[in-house]
Amino acid sequence: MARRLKIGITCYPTLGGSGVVATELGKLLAEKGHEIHFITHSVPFRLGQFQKNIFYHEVEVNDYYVFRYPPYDLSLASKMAQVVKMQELDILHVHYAVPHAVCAYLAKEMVGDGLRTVTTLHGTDITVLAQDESLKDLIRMGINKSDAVTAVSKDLIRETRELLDIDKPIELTYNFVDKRVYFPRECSSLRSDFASGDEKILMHISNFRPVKRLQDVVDVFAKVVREVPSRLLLVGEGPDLPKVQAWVRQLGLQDRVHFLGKQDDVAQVISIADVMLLPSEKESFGLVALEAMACGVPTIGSTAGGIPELVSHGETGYLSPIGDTDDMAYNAIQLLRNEGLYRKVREACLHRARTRFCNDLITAEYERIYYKTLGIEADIPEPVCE
Ligand code: GMT
Repeated sequence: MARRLKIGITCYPTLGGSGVVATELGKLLAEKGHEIHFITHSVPFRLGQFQKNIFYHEVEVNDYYVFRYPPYDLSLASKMAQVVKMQELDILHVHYAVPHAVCAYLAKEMVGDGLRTVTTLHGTDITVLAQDESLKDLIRMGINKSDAVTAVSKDLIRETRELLDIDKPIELTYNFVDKRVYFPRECSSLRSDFASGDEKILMHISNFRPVKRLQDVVDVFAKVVREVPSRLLLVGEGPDLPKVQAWVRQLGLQDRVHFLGKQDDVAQVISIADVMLLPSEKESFGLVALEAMACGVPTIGSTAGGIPELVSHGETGYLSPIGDTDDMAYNAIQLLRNEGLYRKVREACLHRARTRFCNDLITAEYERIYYKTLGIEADIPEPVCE
């Protein structure tokens, strides 16, 4: 058995799928006996209760009076270097290129050569920010200076290469869900709070940013509800929330659309849905579609980015060109009206989530990357996911 590793993890702790994946990965690695040190500006929101082998180091920003913009990035890099030295970390694994990959490089320069850095690319750190000429060189440097780079879909790897002209290896590490948390929950009582027995529930969960195309969500629902008695549950908050409320009112759908705000127990909430809507403009992976899949809920969405690598069209959901809400609504109606088809798609969802995106499988992939980066021979057994 290879030696246990000491790993520092930095991510955005308060929002988004990248923070969720980083935190869940840390917890799973800690369960396997590795020592995990989260280095972030606040406690990662999915960290939960005290767990053996997990430590948290808070990044405090120096608000010295001459600073118009207190330099968070420098405070993070210094904290990383301090923790690496004090705790003798082997690896810094940073999630999201900006600024984390650059901070990890600075930390490495401060502590010397023994440290290895791993960067995981998640999404708009590449698909949006790498299009900004003022940031491009910095992002490229962060990636090139990392000892290993991973990305959450083949599409994101392709886009990183194209936008940044990078030829160093980028390893594919799909996102995952913990099968002990994401499974179809019993939820008949919660479901009946929103829908009667003959009504279907369509759901959308996001941070309500323009890339999520909330107008398409409402539009698809407006078309579905004409044919199938149904409700739309909107989970999350973000900049487009007021616009969504206005569209819902304009279409006279207030009685059928429910705004649930941010929710912690996502697996429970998803379990009451029949269909997840994800019509995004950009989506390097689409963690919410995987969370839904693991709860047996098919996704109706767009073909943006990495979604087709996750949702297999006609098998675990249905995908349409970005903006084609007629096709999305048609697919949802067919699926919701045909019980036999729905059962088949639901079973395929459960199987695919448990096998291809199983937590044991992806954790082992990351461990292999860590050991390889450190030049340590390690035989990580192939997990059995069924
Ligand atoms: O990149 C972002 O805009 C936010 C980021 C996040 O932290 O949630 O989302 C990205 O990473 C997720 C986790 O890997 C993916 O599931 C999302 O698809 C991806 N978002 C986009 O590509 C828009």
